[in-house]
Amino acid sequence: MEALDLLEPKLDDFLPLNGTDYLELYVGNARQSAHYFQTAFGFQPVAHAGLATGLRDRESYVVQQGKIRLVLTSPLHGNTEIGRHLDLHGDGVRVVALWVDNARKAFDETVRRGAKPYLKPTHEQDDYGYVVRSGIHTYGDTVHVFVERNDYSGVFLPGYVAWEPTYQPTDAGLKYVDHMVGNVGWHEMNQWMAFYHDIMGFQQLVSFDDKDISTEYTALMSKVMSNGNGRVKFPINEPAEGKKKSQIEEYLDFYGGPGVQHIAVATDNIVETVIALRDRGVEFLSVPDTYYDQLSERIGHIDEEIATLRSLNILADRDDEGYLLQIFTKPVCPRPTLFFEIIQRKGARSFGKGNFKALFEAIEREQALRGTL
Ligand code: TYF
Ligand code: FE
Repeated sequence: MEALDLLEPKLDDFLPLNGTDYLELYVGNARQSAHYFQTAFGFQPVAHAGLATGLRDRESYVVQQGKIRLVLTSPLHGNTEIGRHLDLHGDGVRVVALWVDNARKAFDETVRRGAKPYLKPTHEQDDYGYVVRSGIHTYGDTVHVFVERNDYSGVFLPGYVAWEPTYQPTDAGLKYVDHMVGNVGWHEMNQWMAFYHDIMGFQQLVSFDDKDISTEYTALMSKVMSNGNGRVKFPINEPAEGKKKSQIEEYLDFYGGPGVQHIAVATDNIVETVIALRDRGVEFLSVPDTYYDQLSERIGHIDEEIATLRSLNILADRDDEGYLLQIFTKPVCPRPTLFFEIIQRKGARSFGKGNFKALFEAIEREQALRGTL
């Protein structure tokens, strides 16, 4: 079977997805987080909701770059659901919102198949049209919200107003969410593969990246689920017993259970993007120089200069269809939990298996510095 072909042909897609709509992070200080994502990552200010718009319990800032939309939300007083999420998990992704044409149908189809409801279909309206949202629970305290917005022309959602500060740093060339990875608990892989298959109609991507790495490097198992049209891809990691403490176990300890581990965002010029991000203070994991001594031999001809990749610490990998370039940030919060990946695909549809050894060793060096290995 070809790498990355779906295991079974799709007959009918009961949950058609247009892509990722937004990611909502619950954070300690939404105002400062929004500033960080603007300043460091080049997101643009888009919308705001909070005291000024009549909310009493929370404040949210929406920033966007390309099609990537982040919502940063903080509670405005004690004893809120948001505050409890923060106490348990630290800053992290609460909502992975998916753009659909019919949010009621998305809710009915998934709940009928066993999804635990989070938000019943809700119609919201303002001068710019209407949005219907519904939602279901997934791993840990993470939820999927289905957003139907084909008849909406406002800045984000009803209830939000345009946020147009004078401070608008230039963007960094980030375009869309390529994939978003979940870490699940010990022996939970099958359960969550079944959830995405049976309840959301996803298929497992058969790829070289099905990995069961439990020897010398960080022990983990990872499988990739994709929706029917391939616009939404969710790799799932499960910890495995190894010589050292799995990076996934470290995540679970600090996050207080399953959750989103990394958000991979695509660029069409990773060299320029990484130069811009490094200039603005984004910190990346680094691999030893020897990685680059062996790179040409491993990957063959690529358009980029190896010396350029070496100087920026960008990783490269090849599959049957082409190659990809990728780099991983250090965690973006105090706990070693959420991080970002920057990825540029040049034909390859896989996830960088050839980099796992170097990448996981880099993560282990960070774990050792934290004393959590
Ligand atoms: O998404 C992926 O599969 C790659 C590689 O803990 C990866 O980005 C896998 C597991 C992990 C970090 C990166
Ligand atoms: Fe990734």
